[in-house]
Amino acid sequence: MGCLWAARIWQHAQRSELGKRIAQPATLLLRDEAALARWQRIGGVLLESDGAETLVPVGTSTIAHSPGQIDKLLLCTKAQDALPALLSVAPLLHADAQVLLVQNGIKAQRTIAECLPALALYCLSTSHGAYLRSDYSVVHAGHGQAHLGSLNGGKLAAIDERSSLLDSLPSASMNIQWDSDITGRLWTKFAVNCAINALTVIHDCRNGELLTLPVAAAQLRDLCGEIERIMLTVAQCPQPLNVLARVETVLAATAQNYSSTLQDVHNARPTEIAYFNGYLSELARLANRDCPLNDAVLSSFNAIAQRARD
Ligand code: KPL
Repeated sequence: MGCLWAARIWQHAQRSELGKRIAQPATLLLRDEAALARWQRIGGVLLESDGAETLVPVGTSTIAHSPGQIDKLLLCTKAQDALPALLSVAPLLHADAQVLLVQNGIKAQRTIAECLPALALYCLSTSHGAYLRSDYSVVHAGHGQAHLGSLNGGKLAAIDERSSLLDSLPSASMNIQWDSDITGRLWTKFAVNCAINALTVIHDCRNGELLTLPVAAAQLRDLCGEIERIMLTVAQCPQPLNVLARVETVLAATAQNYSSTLQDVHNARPTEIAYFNGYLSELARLANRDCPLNDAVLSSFNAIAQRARD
């Protein structure tokens, strides 16, 4: 996602007034020297979209190379890496910097809002599909939508603030719309991820097969009921949530896809499941509710993920 957004922001800036004024409109902040060395062999993000390949020469830096003050930060990490990544760049943030969180789930966003309350925080919730073919070679596979909203500025973030933020982003190519209830949207997406992601690993299947494999479909239906009951205890979550209906819509739209969690397990990468079903268990405990189906899903998932790593 980081490569996709950096390339799209760079392309957008080149086409707008901004690009004419700023030498380097988008800088990809890399983890370390090894990542920088790999980057130098390529010299840009290779973006594949609609069958065409473009080398987009976005800038790069590591924190050690003092990239300068940051006015706008798009934080594209897995949920569990978001807070440490943000803390590592915090000294570089301008006093009025805008930080856009692109994580799945809702736990990372809540934790960051609690730990860094003075920051202007926004969330970008997206359904774009992207994957890396190799280092810095990204395929924009599914053109979806993105919703942007303020996390701690309340529902009424000033109109000029919204439009300047939307103008600075590739709102057309990434189909970005402002959402004045981004928190509600994140809770809804969280419920959907709790229902789908772990089950696709347990049944080792494409998203759509959760509707067609009889055992998976029955498990999905029961799990959605349990998620719905826990979500009722969360005041910020839109009610009624109709988890099963939402999940069925997402599964139909992404039937041929492998969930991000199944891709992580197949590639022996860390997953975000602790931020999906793990967080759901925490919410249930906080509300003094049991969630036996979710707990069973978590323990089957953990056993499979462990075997995949061994
Ligand atoms: O967000 C997703 C993911 O894979 O993480 C879903 C909604 C399950 C679509 O694949």
